[in-house]
Amino acid sequence: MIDGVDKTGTFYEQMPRNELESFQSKALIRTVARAAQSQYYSNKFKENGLDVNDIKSRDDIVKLPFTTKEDLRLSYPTGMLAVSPMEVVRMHTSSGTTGKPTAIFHSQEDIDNWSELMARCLAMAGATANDVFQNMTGYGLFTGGLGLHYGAERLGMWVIPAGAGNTTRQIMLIRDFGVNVIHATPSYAMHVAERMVQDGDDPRSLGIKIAVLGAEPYSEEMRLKLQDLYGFTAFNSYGLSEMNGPGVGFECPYQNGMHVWEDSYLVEVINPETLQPVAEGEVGELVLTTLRRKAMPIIRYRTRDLTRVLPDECPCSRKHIRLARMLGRSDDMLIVRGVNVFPSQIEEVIMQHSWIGGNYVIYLTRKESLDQMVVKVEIAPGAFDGSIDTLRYRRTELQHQLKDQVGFNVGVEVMEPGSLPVSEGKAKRVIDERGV
Ligand code: DLL
Repeated sequence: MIDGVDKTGTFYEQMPRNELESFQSKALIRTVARAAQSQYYSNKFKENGLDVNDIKSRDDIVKLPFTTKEDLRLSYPTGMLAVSPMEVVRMHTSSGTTGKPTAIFHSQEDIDNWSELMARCLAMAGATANDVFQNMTGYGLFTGGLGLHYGAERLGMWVIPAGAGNTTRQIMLIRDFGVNVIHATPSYAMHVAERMVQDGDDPRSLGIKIAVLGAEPYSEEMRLKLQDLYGFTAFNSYGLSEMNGPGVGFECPYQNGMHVWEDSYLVEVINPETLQPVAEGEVGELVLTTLRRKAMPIIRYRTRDLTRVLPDECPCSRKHIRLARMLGRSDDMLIVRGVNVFPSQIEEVIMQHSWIGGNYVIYLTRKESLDQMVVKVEIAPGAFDGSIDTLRYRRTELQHQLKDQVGFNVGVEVMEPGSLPVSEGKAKRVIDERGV
């Protein structure tokens, strides 16, 4: 029991809106006071002439400074630690960076709260203590492994910490132990399914009923394709190391956007240029403030992830707001011949075709000062009927659709199944060789 609440935090999950907001106000005041214990925020508040007593409710969030990844890097290793090192029980780092990573610290209470959030997510998707859960993402500094692991244990599930990779063993474990809930990146789940099809096997025969898929952007079309291949229900899971990791946003069975647990995170969506809030429901950069973290509170963290708050209440009756599927990261946006393109826009088109497999790469080069985009796709296992004419026709059709989507000519290269590099973790979808 945490704060008199059961292990999945049902009390917070069901909170009416007004109670949720008044809880947030109290939690924000506590968070700011805690943050002031760190060297970084104590200096930052002084620089900004901010008195922590000026923060009286959630509306005062706008008085607080933003925090960026660069701030985290500059305060590396422990500048943002707000408790004595004795209280730290674990640290993680954020992924995908070169040079110094950003280090995130957790107290025992932080780990308990994070586990509760993850248990809440899994329970919301319909998982129970009777289910067998295979965790197919990397363990270690990456938060996907341990984050889901602790949450699934908290729920009382039978947990198989398979980690990433070794596809043959993954399939064997799923079969031998009757796994019915999995966690993976969508690109890896696709790889496993295609391997099975290629080997004459059927992913549906695994009997998986729930898949938790996240850690990277993917389109609705990709979700539908995966659901069709496996016969499971796929739940989008969003999070980032700076905000613990997974467990920030998660879909309910209506699959209509990700509920953000607002008892733990305060949500803002801003225009990244003006830093002002966007109009209700408009796309902008997601900014998050931790409301429960003790060892390392983070205030107004600029995630760089682009999304919007969905209007209307969810039919599931939870009052926690919902975010639309991430459009991408502002730093993932490609500018090709002056046009802004998100890899997700390309994926949306590709995934509508059943003859195309789930792996693809967007390849950018420059020829005589002109940007060239080539999309490399694989034929889905078993989809080639031997006719080159059909293949040519399909390629031309795809080229036209991509041109309609982005507004300029896009080359298409069709490859044999299994020719493109596979990642066991986050997929690398763009290879940009244009130089600066
Ligand atoms: O990827 C945490 C995580 C693990 C989330 C497992 C979900 C499942 P980082 O490695 O710090 O943390 O990367 C965070 O990944 O800012 C997004 O850009 C991206 N991302 C994560 N989940 C999604 C998602 C983990 N569902 C960064 N859709 C974030 C789109 C996602 N992008």
